Amino acid sequence: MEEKLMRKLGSGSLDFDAYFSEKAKAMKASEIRELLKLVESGDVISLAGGLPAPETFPVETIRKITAEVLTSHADKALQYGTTKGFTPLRLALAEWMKNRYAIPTSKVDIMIVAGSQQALDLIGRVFINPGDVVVVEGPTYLAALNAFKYYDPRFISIPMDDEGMKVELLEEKLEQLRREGKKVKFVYTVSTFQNPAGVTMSLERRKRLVELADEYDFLIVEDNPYSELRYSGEPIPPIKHFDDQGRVLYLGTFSKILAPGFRLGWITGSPHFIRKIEIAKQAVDLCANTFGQVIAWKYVEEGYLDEHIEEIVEFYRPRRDAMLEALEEYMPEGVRWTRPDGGMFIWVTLPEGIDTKLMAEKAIRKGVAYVPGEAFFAHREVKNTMRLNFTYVPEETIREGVKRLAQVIEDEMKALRG
Ligand code: PMP
Ligand code: G9A
Repeated sequence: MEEKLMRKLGSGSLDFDAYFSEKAKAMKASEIRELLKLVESGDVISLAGGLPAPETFPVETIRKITAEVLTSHADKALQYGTTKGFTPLRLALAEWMKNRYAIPTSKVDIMIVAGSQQALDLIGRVFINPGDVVVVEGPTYLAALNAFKYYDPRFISIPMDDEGMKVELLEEKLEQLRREGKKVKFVYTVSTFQNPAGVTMSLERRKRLVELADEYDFLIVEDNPYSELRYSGEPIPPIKHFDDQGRVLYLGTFSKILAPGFRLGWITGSPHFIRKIEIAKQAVDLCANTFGQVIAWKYVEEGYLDEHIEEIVEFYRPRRDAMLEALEEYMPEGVRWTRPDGGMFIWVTLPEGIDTKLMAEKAIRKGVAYVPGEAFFAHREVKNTMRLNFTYVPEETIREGVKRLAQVIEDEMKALRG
C-alpha cells in the first residue's frame, strides 16, 4: 500500500532516501507487521500474527469501568501522568505479581510502558553500547531483535529444545567469551510459552541461568507475555522469582490478558535500573496512555483480570488442541512441531531444503498465512521453519488452515524430491 502510493506519486526531484540517517537506512520492516497488512486484505486464513481472539475482549467490563472512570476519575484519566505510570496501577500490579509469582515487591520497582514492545526499545537505549554482546534464544521474538538491533549489539544465539534455551550451551559460550576477555551484557529470554517456539524453560534451567548471571556478571531480560495462558501442565515461577541480586528485568503486558489496543505493559526491576529507563522514556513519549492506565487499574484492582484469565484459558485450550490434532491428521511424514502447554504458538520444522520464506507466497495463494521462521533467528541461519498461531481464528478455521498448509508443504516436498 505505502509502496504503491510511493510509486504513484513518484520521487519527483527530491532524493528522499538521502535524508535518512544511517540508522534509519538500516531499518527493516517487521515480517509480522507486513504480513498482517496482507492478511487483512484477502480471503486468507491467518495463522500468522500473534493476535488474541477479538471475541475474548472484555467489552462489557471495559464499558462499565470506563463509565466509572469518567464519572469519578476524569481529572486523572484525561490528564498527563508521570512517566513512571499511574501509581495506583503500579501498586495494584506489584500486589498482583507478589500473589501470583511470589516476586518480593519490596526489592523491585515497577514502571508502566506503552506495551512491552516499548520496554524492549528502552532496554536497548539504556543498556546496549555498539558491539555489546546480547544473548538471545534461537529462535526468538523477531520484534525484540529489531528493537535491539537499532543499538548495534552483537547477537549470540543459543539453540533451544523442549525445555527452552540450552543453558549448558550458554555456559560454554560464556566460558569462551571469558577466555577472550569479553562479557555478555544481557540474556533476553521469552521464558514461558515462547514466541515463536511455544516451549517453556525448565525450572532447573531457570535456576541455572540466574546462577550463571551471578557467576559471569550479566543481566537477564525476562519477557513474559504468555505465562497466564496455560492450558495444561503445572505453573512454573518466572526467572524473576529466583533473582536475589536484582539482575532480572521482568516485562509484563496487558496485551494478551486484557486487550492489545490499550498498549500497556510494565517493567519490573531494581529501582536503579527502572530510574534510568524512566529517564529514557521521558524523551520518548512523556508517559503511557493515562486513560488506559486508570481503566487497567480498576480492571486489576476489582478482580476482573483474574476472572478474565480463567475465561480465556478455557476459550483458547480447544484452539490449541484443534491445531495439534489437525497437524497430526494432515501433516506429511517428515514434518515436526512443538506441543506447547500454553501461549499462542506452535513451531513447525520442515525437512531440510524447504525455504518457508519462498513457500509463503504459495501458501497465501492457497489461502493460508504463517510467519516464516527465518526472521526469528538473529543470524537468519535457519530456513525450514515456520510459526503458527492458534488463538486468532476458530477451531474449524484452524483445521482448514492446517489442511491447506499441509497440502502446500506436500507439494513442496514432492518438488524437492524431483
Ligand atoms: N514480547 C513478546 C515475546 C511478544 O510476543 C510481544 C507481542 N506479540 C511483545 C513483546 C509485544 O507486546 P506488547 O507491546 O503488545 O505488550
Ligand atoms: O506485531 C504484532 O501485531 C504483535 C504480534 C506479535 C507476534 O505476532 O509475535
